[in-house]
Amino acid sequence: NGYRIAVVGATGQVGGVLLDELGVARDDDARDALAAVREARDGVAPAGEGLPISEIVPFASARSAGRTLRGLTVQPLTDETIQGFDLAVFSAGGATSREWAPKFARAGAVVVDNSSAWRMHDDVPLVVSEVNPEALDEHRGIVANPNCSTMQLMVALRPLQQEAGIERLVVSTYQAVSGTGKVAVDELLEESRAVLDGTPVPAPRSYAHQIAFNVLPHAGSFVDDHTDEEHKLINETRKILGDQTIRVSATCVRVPVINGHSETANVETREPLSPERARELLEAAPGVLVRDDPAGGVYPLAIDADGRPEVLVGRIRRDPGNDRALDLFVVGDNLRKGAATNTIQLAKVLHERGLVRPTAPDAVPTLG
Ligand code: A2P
Ligand code: 11C
Repeated sequence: NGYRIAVVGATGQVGGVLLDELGVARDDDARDALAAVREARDGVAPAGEGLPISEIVPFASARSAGRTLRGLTVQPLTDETIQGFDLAVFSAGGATSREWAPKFARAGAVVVDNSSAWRMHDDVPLVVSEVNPEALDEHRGIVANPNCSTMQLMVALRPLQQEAGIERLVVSTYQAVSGTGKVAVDELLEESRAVLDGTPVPAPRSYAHQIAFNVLPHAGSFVDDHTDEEHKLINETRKILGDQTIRVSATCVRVPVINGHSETANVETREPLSPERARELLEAAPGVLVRDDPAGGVYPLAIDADGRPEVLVGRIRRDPGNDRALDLFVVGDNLRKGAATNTIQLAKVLHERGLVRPTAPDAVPTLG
């Protein structure tokens, strides 16, 4: 007895971590495909521990159907194969989610979707497990998982918002290449090797420019004078924190780091908040590890966040130009808390709140 769970996009990079977080052991092929993605560290339990599971079924594109993945047979998405699930977790891109998330929901599953397709839909809760779990109560079969750079920031900001409110945020990100996908990880390594060997650097494929030994003020795609990644940070932040009046300025930058997004946040609160009190709040906050002893060389690092479910916060200090603002440095594993870990944590919260149940087909959200 337990849930029958579909993992859609199981052959992908986030899909592999979804399987990890559901407790499906890696085999040698998985280790190879996820070479850049750490296995959960010793002592870190999979996020899905405690979730009753009867069966896990991996789905991917028709190209992968029939393949064996960690001992499970990959299924294609068809009207027949999607029947009979309690939960479906998706990380197969926006187009797949737009089409198949409502189909799974109408077939009786609760979908937790990691793409951007449903996040801003009025009838779809956008949820970070420690931040706004109560939003899940209103679900109608589809729940959205936030973008990675938004996710980690919310974990750090919620305790400060609850204490003092947030008026304005100025955020700069330093995003790892794993956020783009495995091809970008391979590309960073190939380019780096070429630079070190003094051979010609291959033409860029994942980005507009060489990423090795470089910094690109361009994460995502430009939609106007901002990228979609910057728009996501602005819009998702307001929806998750439940305050449309928060003013957000975002600059999203890609850096030659394999895994783990870093961010600076200048946080202007509505009420006064001291760095000491902020540190105290963050030390008590769920999902946060405070790493803040700059004199001792202790601050959040991408290589320390890699493989961890928590968000690392440090460099907590007063903005010298604004006595109502604090500066923070926030680092998270974009494939774990930023994607797969939160997805499975949401599945667990849905279970704990008794929310894993079919939705009437005509109540399932649709896209216009
Ligand atoms: P496949 O491996 O068969 O292409 P990533 O995020 O690493 O790029 O992975 C994307 C995931 O989404 C993969 O599991 C991929 O499967 C899956 N996928 C891509 N397109 C589709 C589709 N049209 N239908 C179902 N799954 C898809
Ligand atoms: C990146 N945040 O690092 C992106 C990847 O909307 O889920 C995830 C995009 C998304 O490039």
